[in-house]
Parts: sequence; C-alpha cells; structure tokens
Amino acid sequence: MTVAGFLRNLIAVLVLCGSSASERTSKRWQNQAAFDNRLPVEVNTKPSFTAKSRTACGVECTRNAWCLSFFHNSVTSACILTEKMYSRLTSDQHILGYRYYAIDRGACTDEDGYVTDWKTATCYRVVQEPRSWWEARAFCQQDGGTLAVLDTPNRAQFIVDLMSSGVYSSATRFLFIGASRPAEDWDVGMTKGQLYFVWENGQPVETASTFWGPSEPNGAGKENVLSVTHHGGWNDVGTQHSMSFICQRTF
Ligand SMILES: [Ca+2]
Repeated sequence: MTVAGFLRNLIAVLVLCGSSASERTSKRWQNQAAFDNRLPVEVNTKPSFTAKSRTACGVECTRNAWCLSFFHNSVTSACILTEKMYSRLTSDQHILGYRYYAIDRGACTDEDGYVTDWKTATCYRVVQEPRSWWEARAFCQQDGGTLAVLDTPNRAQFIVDLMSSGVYSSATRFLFIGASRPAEDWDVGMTKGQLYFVWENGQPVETASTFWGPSEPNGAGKENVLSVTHHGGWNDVGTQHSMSFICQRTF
C-alpha cells in the first residue's frame, strides 16, 4: 500500500469512528435544559471525575449499566454519573457550567401509559381492559410490541415489583402475559410433568423458574396460556377467560 493509500484508509477509519460515536451519543442522551447551571444537592455529594467533554462523560455513563444520567461541567470538566433520572428542580444549587443529560427514553413515553425498565431496556403497559388472550395479543401487536415476555429473571422481577407497587391494585386478579403452549399440544390432554410453555419470542418458559406461583403450573391440558397474579407470580390459565394484560415494547 502506498503512503497516500494508507493515509486515505486511516482517514476513512477515523471518519467512521467519529460518526458512529456521535450518532451513539446523540441518540442516547438528551439534554435537560431546565438544569442548566444547576446541580441537585444530593448529586453534589457523589464522586466526580474529570472528563474533557460531555461526550467523554457520556461514554463513561454508557459503560456503566446502572448509569441513567450524568452532569458535566464545561468550565471545570467535572463529570458526575447518577443512577437516577432527575425531573424536578428541588434542593438544587447554582453552579456555573453544569449541563444535565438523561438517557433517551427511546420508543416509550409516559404518555402512552408505559413504564420503563431501564435495566432491560423494555417498557411495559398494564392494560386494564379485560380481553381474551388472543385479543390481548393482537392489541399489543397493534401497539407496536407484544404481550410481556418475561424470559429473564430481571424482566420477571420487574413485573413482580411493578405489580407489588400498588399502582395497579384495581387491576383484575390475573393479567395475561406473552406465553402459551405450542398449539399442536393443546388438545393432547397432557399430564403434569409434560407441561411446557413458549414465550412470544420463541424461547421456552423455564419449568423450574422460581417465578411460578405456588403449585403452578397446574392446568395440564386445559390451561394453555400464561398470566401473572397481582403479586407478579406466573399462573397458567384457560383461554375461555377475559382479563387485563401487560404489553411490552423494547427499545
Ligand atoms: Ca393454573
């Protein structure tokens, strides 16, 4: 390769790196202008480190799964990572140079009735309108997602916490989620021990999962779709029921 060719390639690589970094940060972070030159007192007690730019500060936040937002001071280069999303100006102090950046909310907004699980980058919506499992499934698909797929402990625990929060206490006792028996088995009359379910994404539901409710699953041959109780535990139920349900969107 000639020197000129090498330089051309090097420049191409640098341009590519630069554009992908700026795209990532511009998509991921949103400046919250209400916090300009302000810092919550609580945040001021957190450790800070030096980051030359807000991009460098944002990269550090991206590297830490727990980090949801950060404050960067363009005057002092101080960078403070936080595990929260700040939305109100309470007990804050005026400090020149600070800008606040919070994670981009992606496809989910509070206005749509979704709550966000930042840990798994998933949004959930509890729909308190009783429908059949099939109607609920179609509703969530029309809403741009699926019935809730709780295929990891983190996802399942988020729903347990959500249902235990008391926010949905008026919801019916059970809510449909996105798992069912493979259709070809529905009329076989399976006995206990042959139970298995598949999430809407095709992954098998763990029969040994600790998220099953007490004595569940117990509906061999007649309870072909999955629900969660108001405590968040899983229960297989029959498709003759209509109940509230939980949709999800990922971002
Ligand atoms: Ca059951």
